[in-house]
Amino acid sequence: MREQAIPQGSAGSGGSDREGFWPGWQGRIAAVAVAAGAVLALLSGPAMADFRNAAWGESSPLELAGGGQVPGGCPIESPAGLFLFTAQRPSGDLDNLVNQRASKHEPFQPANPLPAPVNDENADDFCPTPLPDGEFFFVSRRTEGSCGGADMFRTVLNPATGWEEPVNLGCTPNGPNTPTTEFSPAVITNVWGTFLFFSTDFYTGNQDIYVSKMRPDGSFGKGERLPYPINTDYDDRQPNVSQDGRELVFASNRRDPTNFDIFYAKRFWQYGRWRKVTNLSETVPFDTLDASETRPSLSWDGERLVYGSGGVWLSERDYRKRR
Ligand SMILES: [Ca+2]
Ligand SMILES: [Ca+2]
Ligand SMILES: [Ca+2]
Repeated sequence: MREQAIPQGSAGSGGSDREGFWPGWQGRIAAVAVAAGAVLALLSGPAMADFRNAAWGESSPLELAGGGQVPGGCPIESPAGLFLFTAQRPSGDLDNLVNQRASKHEPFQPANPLPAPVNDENADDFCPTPLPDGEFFFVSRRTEGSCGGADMFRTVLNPATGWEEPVNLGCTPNGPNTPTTEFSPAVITNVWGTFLFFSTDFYTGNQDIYVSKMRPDGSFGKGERLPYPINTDYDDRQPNVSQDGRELVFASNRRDPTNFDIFYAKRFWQYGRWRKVTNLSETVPFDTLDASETRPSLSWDGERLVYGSGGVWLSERDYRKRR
């Protein structure tokens, strides 16, 4: 509830380049912060001007080889950028699909569905998340081994023996899955350990983003809810984190409850507080602003952001403007 003390217009009021920057500060502290911010703005000059869009460019439909937009949602590139995973409904239920391209400078070929057991022909399978060495996380509504609703699963593509049987990440309170809906596992490893980011609506009744540190045995716990300005009383869901652990993208309907937008947040070190949450859909702006935009993800080289909105959309970043 606490975060609602900060006006929700902060993501889109347009009144300040530092909106959402000091969400928890109040009274005199806030006054000091505003003064300090004015000084900081003067000192930091052009770089601060990039805050509103974080140097991300206008989005455009991601084009297939041969023309047309890559269909589907939940888009995410493989670590080297040669594959694109999406979720589509080729036949009734949602399945994970993969597009391939010869290089990062060429368009993707049409998609093929992943085989069983990654896709269950009787259940929705979505939120694909590829990692190196064939490791693959996703979300499924399959009933076998389920904690309820949609759960996160992990599998591995072994080049010799194919896909391993997916394993449920475990049920709350010992695991991150719950009786309700989980979305978008995102896994990063840094010097502090391996971390699973995901969203669930189980604990607060609306989607919030959580992070869980991997245990020594490789399992994940229920995780901790990220504070405002990442989570609000609206739906804040489908996180994806850059591999350096310092950038977070997610979808939220905090600007308009009927319309999800793509948000971007940054922190200055890997255990620091997330700052500079900005609504890219509104501030870039993206062409899809007036439609719901969902499941954003960052490429591993940090140059591309893809998201779903009636097909796959691409925004690219100008590194010359990036801080
Ligand atoms: Ca669940
Ligand atoms: Ca929320
Ligand atoms: Ca939108």
